[in-house]
Amino acid sequence: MTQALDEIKIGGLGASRKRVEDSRFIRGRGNYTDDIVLPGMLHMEILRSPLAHARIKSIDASRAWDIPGVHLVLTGEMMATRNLAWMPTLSYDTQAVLATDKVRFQGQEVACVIADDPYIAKDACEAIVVEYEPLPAIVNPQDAVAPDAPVIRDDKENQPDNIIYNWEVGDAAGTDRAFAQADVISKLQLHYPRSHPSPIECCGSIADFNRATSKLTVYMTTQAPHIIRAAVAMVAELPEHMIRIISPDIGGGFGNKVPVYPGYVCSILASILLERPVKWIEDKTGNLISTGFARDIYLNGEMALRRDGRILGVRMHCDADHGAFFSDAQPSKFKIGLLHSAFAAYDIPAAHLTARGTYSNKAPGGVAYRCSFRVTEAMFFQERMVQAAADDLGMDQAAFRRMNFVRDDDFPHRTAFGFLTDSGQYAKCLDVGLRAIGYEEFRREQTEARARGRLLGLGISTMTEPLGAGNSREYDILGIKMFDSAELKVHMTGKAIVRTGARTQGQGHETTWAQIVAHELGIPADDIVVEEGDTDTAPFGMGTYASRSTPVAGAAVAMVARKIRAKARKLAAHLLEVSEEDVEWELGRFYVRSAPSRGVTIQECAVAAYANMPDGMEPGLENTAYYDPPNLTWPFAVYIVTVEVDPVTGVWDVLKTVAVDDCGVRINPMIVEGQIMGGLTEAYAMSSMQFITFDTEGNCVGSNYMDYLLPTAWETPGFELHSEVVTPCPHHPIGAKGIGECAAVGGPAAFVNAVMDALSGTGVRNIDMPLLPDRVWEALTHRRDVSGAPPVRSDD
Ligand code: MCN
Ligand code: CUN
Repeated sequence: MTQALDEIKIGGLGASRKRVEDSRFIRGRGNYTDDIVLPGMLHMEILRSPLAHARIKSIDASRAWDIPGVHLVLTGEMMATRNLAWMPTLSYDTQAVLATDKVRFQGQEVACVIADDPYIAKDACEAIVVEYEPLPAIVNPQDAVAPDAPVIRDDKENQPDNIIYNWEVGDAAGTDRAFAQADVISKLQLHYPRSHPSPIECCGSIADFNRATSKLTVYMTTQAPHIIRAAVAMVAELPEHMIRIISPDIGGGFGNKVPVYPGYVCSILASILLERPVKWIEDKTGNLISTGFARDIYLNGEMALRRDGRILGVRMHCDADHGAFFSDAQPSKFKIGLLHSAFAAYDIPAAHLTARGTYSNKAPGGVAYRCSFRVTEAMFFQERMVQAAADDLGMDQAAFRRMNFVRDDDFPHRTAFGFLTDSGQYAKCLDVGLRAIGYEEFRREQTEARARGRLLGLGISTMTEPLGAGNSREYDILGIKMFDSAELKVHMTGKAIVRTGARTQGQGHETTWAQIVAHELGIPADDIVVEEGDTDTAPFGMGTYASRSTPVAGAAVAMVARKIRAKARKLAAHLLEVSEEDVEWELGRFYVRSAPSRGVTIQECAVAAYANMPDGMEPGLENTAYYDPPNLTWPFAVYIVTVEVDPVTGVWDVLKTVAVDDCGVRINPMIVEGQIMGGLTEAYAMSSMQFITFDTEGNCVGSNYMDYLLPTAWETPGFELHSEVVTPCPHHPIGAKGIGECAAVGGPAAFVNAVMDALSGTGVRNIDMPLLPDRVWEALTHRRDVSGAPPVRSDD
C-alpha cells in the first residue's frame, strides 16, 4: 500500500501555489535597490545630452564643484585617464561610458555628480556648462546608409560608414530554386517599431568599495549578476573574487536589466575614488530615453507558394537600427539574434535571411523586452506574412496554417534555417483555439456585419519560441558558455535552501523552484526557501532572460534534487538495514521493496546525513548541479483575437482574445497564466498604443509616460486562456518548456491580423504598429498602407 505524499498538497508540480514572494511585496516589505541605505552613502546623478548628435567643444564643471555638498564630478576626460571612458559591449562593440568626443544620442551620459543627496547632485548637474557643436542626426537605417550620411562612429578605426554588419543565414541557392517553381509569390514589408520594456522600477546601483578589505560590493538591478561580476572584473580591472554583486528584489526587468549601463560603471568608480558607498537611481525619463530599447527593425520578405497552398520557400531581409552603440545582449554567433527562428513551426523546404545592422543617433539597444533574442520580431513577421500569403491565395487562414504546420509525427524536425525542434501539437492547439473563438460562426457573423457596414475581423497568430539557451556548443555570450546551475542544501531537520544562477524579477522563482524540489524529494514546498542574486552565495549562472530559467536553471534544480535523492537512498538503505538495491522510492519516502510498510521519510534521511551516516560516508546532504541543456525548448502557442473597427473613427475594440499555450509540463499553472496574461497585455500595448519614435533632429518622442503609454486594467481587454494541450519537452528533466515571453512574442500579430482582417477587401496590405485610430482611419479612407513609426514615416 502506497504511502506516497499527495504532490499537490505539498506544493509540487501542478500546484497553483500562491507566490511566496508576494507576502512581502503586498505588505510593502520588498527590498529593492533604492530601499537600501548604507552608512555614509552618497548619491549620484547623471547629466545627459540634450542633443542627438553633436561634437563636444568643452565641458566646464567648475561651478558644480563649488556647490556645497558636492564630492565629485566625473566627466569623460577624467574617465579617459583611467581608461574607463569607453567600455566593451556584449556584442563586441564599444560604448561610451561618459562622452568625450561627441554625443551620439539624446539622453547620452555626459557627466556625473556625486553629492550628499540626490537633489544637490541634480542641481550641480545643471551647473555644468557643456558647449556643443550640433551635427546632423540619423534616425533610421535608410538615412544611415545614404552616401552623404555623417559617420556616427568616427571614434572607431576602420569604420568609414554607419554599417555594423551584413549577415546571412539559410540556403540562398535552394531558396532561389523554390521561388523559380512558385505559382504565387506573396510579399510583405513592415516595421516593428522601437519599444521599451519599461519596468516600473528603473535601473540603479549602489557601489560600496571598502579600502580596508579591498572588497567591492555592488547592489544593482541586474537580471544577470554573475555576468556583471565578470564584466566589472574586466572593465574596472579588479580581481573577480573581490567583487560581490547583489541583485536585490527587482521591480520588473522584461529585458531592461540585462545590459551594462554607464551609471553602474560610474557609481563603481566614484565609490572607489571616494571610498564611500555611492547610490545611483535612474529617473523614469533617464530609463526611457537611454536604456535597452527593443525592436526597431524593418523587415521585408516574400513567400514562394504552390497554388494548392503549400509554402515552398521564404526570403527575408532585415534592416536593424541598433542606435549609437551595438550593445545587444545576445549569443555571439548571431548578429541579428534568433530572427531566423521565424517559420520554425512551418514545414518549409528552403529559406534565406539577410540582415544589415546600422548605427543611428538613438540610444543603443535592440533585443530587450520579452524577446528571446528577436524571436518577437521573427514571429510577428512570420504570422503577418502567413496571413498575407493566405489572402493572396484566397485560402482560409486556419486551413493554410494547418496545411503547412510541422506535423506531430515529424519531430524531431530540422527547420529551414537549421534549428532542431523536438515536440509539439500545433494543429491541436489551433483546433482548440478555433473552437474557443467560435470560428465558423464568427466568419458568418463577419459576412453579415459587412453587409450592414460593420467591420469585424479575426486574427490568428501562432508562435514557437526557442527558449533556454544554451546548449553551450552553440550559445555563448562574450565567449562564456550558456548553461546554468543550482545548489541544494537539505538541513538536518529536513528543511532546505535552493540557490540558482538565475535571477527572478517578478516571474516567481521563489515559488516555483521549491515546487520542483517538492516534486523530486517530497519535501513540502513550504519547507524550502529559494535564494538568487548574490554572487557570493549563488552558484555561477548566466542569469534570467530569454525565458531560460525554467529550461536551464529549473532543470538544474531537478538534477541537483536527484543527486540529493541518490545520496538519501544510501542513507535510507543504512537506516532500513537492507542493501540499496532493495530500496524503492515513492514521493517523500524510501521503503523496502519486499516490505513496503517498512520505510523512512526523506526527513529521516536528512537527520541521518548529519547524525547517523554509515561508516565511510561523507556527512551532510548538499550538492550542486550544472546543467547544459541538450537543446532549446520549443513551446508553442495559438492566439486568436476578434475585433470590431469603427470605419468612421478608426477606433478598434477587442471583442475576444483566446490563448492556447503549450509550454509542456506546467510547474505552477497560476504563475504560467500570469505570465501569459502579462504578455498578452504587452502585446495589446505594442499593437495598439506603444512606440518610441524620433523626430528628424533625433529628439526622442516617448521619454515619459504621457508619450509612452502603458495600458492599465481599464484599457486592457479580457483574455481567455486554455491549458489543455501539454506536450512535455522530451529532454527537460521534468518536461517543462519556457513560457515567460510567449504571449508577448506571439500576441502582437494576432491583434494586428485581426484589424487587417476587418479591413480585408479594401486593398490595404499593411498598417505598421501601433495601430492608432488615425492610422487605421487613414488606411481605410485612402486605401493604402500606413507604414513606419509615427510621426516619422518611411513613406514621406
Ligand atoms: N513556469 C512554470 N511552468 C513552465 C514554465 C514556466 O510554472 N512550464 C514558471 C517558472 O517556474 C517561472 C515563470 O513561470 O516562475 C517564468 O518562467 P520561464 O519561462 O522560465 O521564464 P524566466 O523565469 O526565465 O523569466 C524570464 C522571462 C523574460 S525573458 C522576460 S523579458 C519577462 C518574463 O520572464 N520579464 C518579466 N516575465 C516577466 N514577468 C514579470 N512579472 N516580470 C518580468 O520582468
Ligand atoms: Cu529580451 S527580454 Mo527577457 O529575454 O529578459
